[in-house]
Amino acid sequence: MSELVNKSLLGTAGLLAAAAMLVSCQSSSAANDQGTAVRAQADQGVTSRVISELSCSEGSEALGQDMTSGANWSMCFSVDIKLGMVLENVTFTPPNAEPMEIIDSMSLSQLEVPYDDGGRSTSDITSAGFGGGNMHSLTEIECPGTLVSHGIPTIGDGSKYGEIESRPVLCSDTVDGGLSYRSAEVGQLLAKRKNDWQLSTVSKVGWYEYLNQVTFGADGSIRPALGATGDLSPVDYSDAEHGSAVGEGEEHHASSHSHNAVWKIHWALGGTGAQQVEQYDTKDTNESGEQSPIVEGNYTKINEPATAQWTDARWWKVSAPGMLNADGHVMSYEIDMGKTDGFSFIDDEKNHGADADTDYDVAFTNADDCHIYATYNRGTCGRGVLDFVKNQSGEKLQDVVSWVAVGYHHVPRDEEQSPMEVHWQGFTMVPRDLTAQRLDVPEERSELNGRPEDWQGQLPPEGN
Ligand SMILES: [Cu+2]
Repeated sequence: MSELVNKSLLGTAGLLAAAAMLVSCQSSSAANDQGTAVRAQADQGVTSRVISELSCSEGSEALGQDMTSGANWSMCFSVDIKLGMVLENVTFTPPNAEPMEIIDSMSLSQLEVPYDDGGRSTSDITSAGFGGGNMHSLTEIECPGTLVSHGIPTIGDGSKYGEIESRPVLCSDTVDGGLSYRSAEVGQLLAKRKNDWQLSTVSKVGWYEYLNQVTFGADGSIRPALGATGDLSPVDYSDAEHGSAVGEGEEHHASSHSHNAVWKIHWALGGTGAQQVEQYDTKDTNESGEQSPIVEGNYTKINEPATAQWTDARWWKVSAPGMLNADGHVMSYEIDMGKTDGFSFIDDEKNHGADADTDYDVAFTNADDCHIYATYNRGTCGRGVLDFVKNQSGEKLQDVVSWVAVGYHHVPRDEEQSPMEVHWQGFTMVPRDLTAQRLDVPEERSELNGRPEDWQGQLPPEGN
């Protein structure tokens, strides 16, 4: 498989993969000793320039990747004992533009796994943790790209006992991202493929193994995702009402369960405290024009910390009202929920009652260092997201953190023994008006921005 991927990248993407750079900010551990990590000298174009301006804290690694669009992604990578992979100072540089910090920090903030027979529920981030010994070393099989070593404590968080051991825990991989565009006009074909940059780690919690992955697109998109593999839990077998027969006949029913994940994204777009959040909805007016129903699209401002629920055609945008693109439009990122199985955390229902609005899909709060976990949070700021929202009620929402909840209800199948095929859940953040045109406008289309000036009312030819 890795060969296939690599072959498909022999074009531009393959060359750009060589430009991926990793610069260690670690002072103590010589992370080079695995021999697999790349430590390129900082003299390779955009990546080196952006990385040199990143101030990654001690114990974190500066990573960068030039993309097929000519844009660049750079950021600081570190591993938290509980949260696992943490990405900070996530910076995007469009072609021929200055670097823009998009995200201050991002990570998972909880993963709850409740079993449908009622017998067991775990909160894997706060109880087990994705870092430390639970974060496994990777090989070339899991990672056809570049293995990156990072200092991981051998005991606990390393503050009291044990030592820091440099292990290859991060996979940095550029893969073919499919077709970026195709447009055939007046006999001329414009088409281009794109690459994706994937950062991933693997954490083992019980019988499950989780792939914690963030994909950075050549188009400026950011796609966090959680993949689950390993094995079905041998502890959690029940009956036909609460599970599926996975062995011969009708004897062994592996219990259905949910993987309830919340990602925390602290935005940096436009600078700390400079953001605004809006929710987009469409409204069917029940009126029709000559050929189609008339649909109204509206933005509603979310002025104070709040929770929100997804519905068809609804999405949110985090914008920086002080920053305009060359078209004079406010720069923003859009949060799109993928297919998600909605959920309420058990801990939230216990503490806020079953009738409360506990099953949010996204929540927005102002950044607070005490807000770490979506549930089982400690400190005076609250036990979880619902408390954070409640305690900040009436505050102006401006230093925006989005808590994105994506659930996956898992009904076991015969095919999941054994090991289990990876199943994925995640969401997407897409730039909206970050730049005035696409990042890599082909020369032939450089003037096309708005309704074409030479358009004189022609309709597309029949059969087009
Ligand atoms: Cu599962």
